[in-house]
Amino acid sequence: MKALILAAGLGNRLKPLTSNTPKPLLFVGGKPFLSHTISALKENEITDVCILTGWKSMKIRDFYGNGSDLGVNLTYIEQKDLKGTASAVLCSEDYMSEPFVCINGDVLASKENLSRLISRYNDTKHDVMGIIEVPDASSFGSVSEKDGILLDIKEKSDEPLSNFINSGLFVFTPDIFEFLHQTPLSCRGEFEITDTIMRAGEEKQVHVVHLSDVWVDIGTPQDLLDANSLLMSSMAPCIEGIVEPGAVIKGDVVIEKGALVRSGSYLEGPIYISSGCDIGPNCYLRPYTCLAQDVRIGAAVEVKNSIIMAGTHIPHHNYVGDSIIGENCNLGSGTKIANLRFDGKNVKLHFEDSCVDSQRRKMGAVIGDSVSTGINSMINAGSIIFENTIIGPGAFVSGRIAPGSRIL
Ligand code: TTP
Repeated sequence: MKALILAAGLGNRLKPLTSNTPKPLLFVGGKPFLSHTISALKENEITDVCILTGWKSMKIRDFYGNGSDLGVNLTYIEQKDLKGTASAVLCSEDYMSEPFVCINGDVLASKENLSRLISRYNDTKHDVMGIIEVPDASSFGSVSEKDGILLDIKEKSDEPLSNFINSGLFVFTPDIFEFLHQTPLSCRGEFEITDTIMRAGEEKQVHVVHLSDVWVDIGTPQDLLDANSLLMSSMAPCIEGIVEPGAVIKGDVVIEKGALVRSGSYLEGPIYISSGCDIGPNCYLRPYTCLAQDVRIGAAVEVKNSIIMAGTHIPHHNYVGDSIIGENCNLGSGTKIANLRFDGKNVKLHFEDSCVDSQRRKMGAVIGDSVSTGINSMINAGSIIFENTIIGPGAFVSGRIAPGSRIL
């Protein structure tokens, strides 16, 4: 069986992290998100994988090439107009003449969930949609079913059909293309795969399968932190880098070859340290700290539950909690990121046209690529700082900061 991964989307809700990087390449749980999906496919003996690219397409193609480094055979299709998930799948019409697995590039596809999905297809020979139970289905496509047959799907509604949602994991038969051609534009102005599936369900059975293994969708920064902690919770410890005498390592820690942990560093796993990282001396890394290549963490720095992308330096007297920091940033000595409100209420995140409850009491900042801060600058909880911004010495930053801003 082949697989199709939908990786073309703009990832607007994850801006500024997706300003230069496509969502599936964001670093989560020790590797780019898409690499977790490709591993799960490989574990199900699916090695013929087609990736649909669009936004920042060349970054994905250049990074994975023909897939030989991962032991899979990768081909790419380009989605020219990003008009929705149905138009995305339709782009693969010339490539998929047999039943195929289809995965939204922003959902975690575990080995077990994929295996359940494929078994249901093998048992029924019908299109299959994986569904997953969530506490609140109002921000997803909720699903109703009877005896494993799909009855209805209702997109984002305050009155969801059930607590079960479309997981973004499917097996489609080539018949799906007939229904994709008939899919109308939705009221959101997109061609949506859920409309296609409903149409298919009216003419023939679409089966649903309950998925019970870990699942997460990385639509928002909060989701990215959740995915990171979920993936790091099951990570196998492995120390291949240099650890100087006097460093303390507790719990599950990965230190890749080519990384250095200096004396006096105190590490409480799960922690992921990629090659080229230079850590300490005398810093405190707390659980769910995930560092991409060539990150520098210096003296008297504390980091917890945060993703720090490649080439970023956090060199002296900094606190970073519950935050995501893009590539090639530099925090000046003493820059601190707040992650808790005085009133203890949930932190709000400042998106383009609204202020959204992060549903977290502790949430720091989301910072785009190439942001620099001066000494003793302060970043308020829930701030979203776009790429190429400069924050001057002693400045206080809060809310949403546009690309290339100068806060002096
Ligand atoms: P969405 O999360 O609906 O869209 P998006 O990824 O662009 O993110 P945002 O809403 O924040 O802008 O997409 C679900 C999946 O489908 C995701 O893996 C990307 C993929 N997709 C495409 O491949 N092509 C498309 O035209 C769209 C809209 C999504």
